[in-house]
Amino acid sequence: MQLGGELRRALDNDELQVVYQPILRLEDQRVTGVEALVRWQHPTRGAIRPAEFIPAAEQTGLIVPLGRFVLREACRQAAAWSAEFGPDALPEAGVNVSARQLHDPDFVADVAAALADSGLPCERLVLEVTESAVLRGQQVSRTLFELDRMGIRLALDDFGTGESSLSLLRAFPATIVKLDKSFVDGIEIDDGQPAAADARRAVARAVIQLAHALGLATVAEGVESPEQAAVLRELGYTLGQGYHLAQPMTAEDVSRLLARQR
Ligand code: G
Ligand code: G
Ligand code: MN
Ligand code: NA
Repeated sequence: MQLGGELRRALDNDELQVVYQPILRLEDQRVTGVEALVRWQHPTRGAIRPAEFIPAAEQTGLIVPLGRFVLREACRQAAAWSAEFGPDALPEAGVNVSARQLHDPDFVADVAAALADSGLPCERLVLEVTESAVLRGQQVSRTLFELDRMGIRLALDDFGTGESSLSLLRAFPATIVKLDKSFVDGIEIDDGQPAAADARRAVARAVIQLAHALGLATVAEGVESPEQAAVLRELGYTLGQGYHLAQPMTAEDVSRLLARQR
């Protein structure tokens, strides 16, 4: 597939859309934030999944303009929600950032411009980065510290799947860790064998203890059932994201959710 060339055109032709997956408080299902997720509606092929085109965008460098588009759109939308529902209705708007973007010398300026143009306060923006992206050396590290100094919050995404989670957490200015879905899968299984259940919960338990010790907030990802949500609450997780809690949805659908919890 010649996705690279097609993506360029997609960016120019408004074929990309941003959807938002709510992040909910497990206790009362209140929406406390969203994660922006890009979607591509191709004119002939229909919907193309990010898992297919994000890697192509990273290889071609198109992730830089694509990421800028998502960032600007998410900031604009979050500021609009704040104006409509009040500044406390939706504390955080998360945007995924690829390693390639962190290497772009204009990245910090792009983020600053997206915030200034939208009027979104910097502490409302959460940039989600993976451990492997963070491990890309000095330049990336400088960028992350600069973003932190600006008051933007950083989340370590897919936490636990990378190579050096523990040392990274201290060295990197994260304020949020997002427990990877793979550690939520199976967490609810009760087969009458306490030792086995304990083992399935071990990573989720270790991550929340570490987060508490370091003063970090947590979000459990990939919550697909009420049983999983219950176990996560027992372990001390307060926030969750996943199909059981809310699917990725259009901005209009998020507005409807926010209107209902006003
Ligand atoms: O939404 P979905 O589960 O299909 O996303 C698949 C992957 O694409 C996820 O890892 C997600 O983080 C990534 N992704 C979705 N939107 C963006 C985006 O705007 N920028 C980047 N860099 N990755 C994204
Ligand atoms: O890599 P990242 O954590 O950003 O990926 C987020 C992706 O996970 C989104 O593309 C979203 O569509 C997907 N996702 C969100 N909730 C669930 C879930 O409960 N189950 C599964 N399988 N995927 C989910
Ligand atoms: Mn993410
Ligand atoms: Na994630």
